[in-house]
Amino acid sequence: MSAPAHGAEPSRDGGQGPILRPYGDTTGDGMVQLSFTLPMQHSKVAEGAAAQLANKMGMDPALVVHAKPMGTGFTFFVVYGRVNHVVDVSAVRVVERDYPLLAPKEANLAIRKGLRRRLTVVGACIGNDAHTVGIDAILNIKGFAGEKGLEYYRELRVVNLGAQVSVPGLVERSLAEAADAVLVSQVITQRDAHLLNTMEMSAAFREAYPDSRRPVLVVGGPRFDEQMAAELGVDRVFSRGTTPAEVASFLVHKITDRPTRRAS
Ligand code: B12
Repeated sequence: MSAPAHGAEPSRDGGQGPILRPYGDTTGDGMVQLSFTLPMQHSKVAEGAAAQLANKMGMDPALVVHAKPMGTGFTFFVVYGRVNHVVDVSAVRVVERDYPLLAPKEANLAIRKGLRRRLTVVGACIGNDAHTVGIDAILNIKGFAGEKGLEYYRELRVVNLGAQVSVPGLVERSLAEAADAVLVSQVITQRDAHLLNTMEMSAAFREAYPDSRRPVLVVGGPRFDEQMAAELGVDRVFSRGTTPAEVASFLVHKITDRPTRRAS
């Protein structure tokens, strides 16, 4: 039997992965750091309240290592302490990339061969959301993390509608541009706005298009759960750290696999 990784025990349920404990000062000591704000003026009692909350969350001992007043009536805390919970790696579920990662040249070639025309991408931040940096990182030529954005790809035609686009406005523009793919960004998550807006958007596209002609719908933003695509009615969800090549490769995979979509 191979030796478990540092801080790991073999899975007790016979699964593939090891059981892990967090690492703080020494291997497998279970130490974690947690930050939060309480609606209390900073005081000894406020620090005790922070420790109590951390205790209730399973940290024992819980040490308040940082407390900073945040305006009147609020305090920000960092608490450091031990948890007894373990992670079963074999039970972790994530969305893995299930298509090849293409360089821009390869993506261009695949579109030329598979579609025999340029692929049109319409992008926007919908609802009240004015956080355009994320969608721009994917679409603009300047790109993200050393990769050029979709505008750089010769076979992609990018229409970036910017911030605060209404759902009816997005559908209308998508129809006018004969979009193959619609890329939507949602950064604000207050009151689940990102989820509600996305569901409103996907429902509107289903209403406006017959199934066979609907553009590929992609949503992205830092606080999305990538496993929610079906629930949100979209073809793919991308989260924090997404790079343009991952998105371009997904579009190529999805769209050139069904080249007759827009034959008319
Ligand atoms: C810059 C910024 C702003 C700028 C936005 C400027 C602009 N043109 O975008 C300004 C000052 C306007 C702003 C305003 C506000 N902001 Co602000 N803002 C930020 C900040 C600091 C950075 C966001 C950012 O640019 N990230 C960098 C990009 C590259 O990362 P990203 O968005 O995650 O994008 C990546 C992925 O998520 C993914 N992705 C994103 N979109 C898409 C789309 C697709 C299709 C795909 C494939 C991938 C993808 O790819 C990108 C690259 O990897 C964040 C805090 C933070 N540190 O994140 C707060 C933050 C997002 N803002 C916040 C808030 C509350 C606001 C305001 C409501 C504040 C106020 N009271 O007025 C307003 C709302 C304005 C509005 N109507 O939307 C909160 C949101 C909280 C929440 N839970 O919803 C945050 C988290 C700050 C905080 N901790 O409170 N903000």
